[in-house]
Amino acid sequence: FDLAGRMPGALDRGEFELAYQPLVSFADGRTVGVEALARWRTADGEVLGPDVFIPLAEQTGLIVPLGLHLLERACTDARSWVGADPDREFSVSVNIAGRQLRRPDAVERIAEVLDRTGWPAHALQLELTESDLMAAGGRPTEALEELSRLGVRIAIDDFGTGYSNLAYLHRLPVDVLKLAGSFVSPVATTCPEAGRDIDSPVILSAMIDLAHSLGLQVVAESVETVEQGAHLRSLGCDVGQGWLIAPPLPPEEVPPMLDRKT
Ligand code: G
Ligand code: G
Ligand code: MN
Ligand code: NA
Repeated sequence: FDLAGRMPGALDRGEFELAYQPLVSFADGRTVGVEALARWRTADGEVLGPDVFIPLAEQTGLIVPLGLHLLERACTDARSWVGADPDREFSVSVNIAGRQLRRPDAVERIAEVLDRTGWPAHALQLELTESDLMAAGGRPTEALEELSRLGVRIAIDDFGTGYSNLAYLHRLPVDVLKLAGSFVSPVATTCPEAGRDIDSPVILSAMIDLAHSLGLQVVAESVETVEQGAHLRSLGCDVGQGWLIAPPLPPEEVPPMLDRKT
């Protein structure tokens, strides 16, 4: 049961695929993008989630070819859904591990995928976690700057689960802030580190305003209830993602979402 050892063969056999979760504008209910989420459909029909295999791929280095494979899949699918209309507001978001950007040829490889698939750079959004961004000294930061110059949008993922330091963001080429589910609940929750209750609605509101004043688009993740959606909308949050809107979907279920207004 050597999961890591089975991964290179699985990549060659095309066992890694993507599910796509819609991102919807709070202003008009339109689907403005999808987040690509990796899945591993093993030969015996089992489907493994990224929490299981992405950490292994990061350890072994397979994340580099796997990440490029998934990026190409996502751009190809997106292109097949919306064509190459440059005016269409639709982006595909792809998660990217810090390790992928540490390669000296990382940006060149990503640019090649965009060329090959015909997917416009401005319609690609790369999601990095706060910790990967914080740890990014030297090469990864340079890579981010280069990607940003190409027009690729950078999103900071799971914001609120790490240091949540908005102050350093203005020094990085970040375009989008994705608020972690823990911020999205409209009730006061206990912050274990602080050992006391934090007033999460007040923090949420301040966070959205600060992000906007830094010129960032704000996406709320894990929106599960109608109340959460209404609350986020009232606070001026731009975009929502979560089970309330749609779960991660197989590729063939995405096109109907593009014409739908929720
Ligand atoms: O689909 P799920 O909700 O289980 O995703 C869990 C986490 O796995 C996501 O938050 C995301 O950060 C990570 N993940 C999903 N797909 C990819 C991928 O293609 N590449 C990388 N690096 N991480 C991914
Ligand atoms: O990249 P990231 O880790 O943020 O990926 C999003 C994760 O959140 C995926 O694992 C996805 O399956 C999960 N997810 C998506 N919608 C919801 C939701 O409404 N509630 C919760 N709890 N998780 C969600
Ligand atoms: Mn993500
Ligand atoms: Na996230």
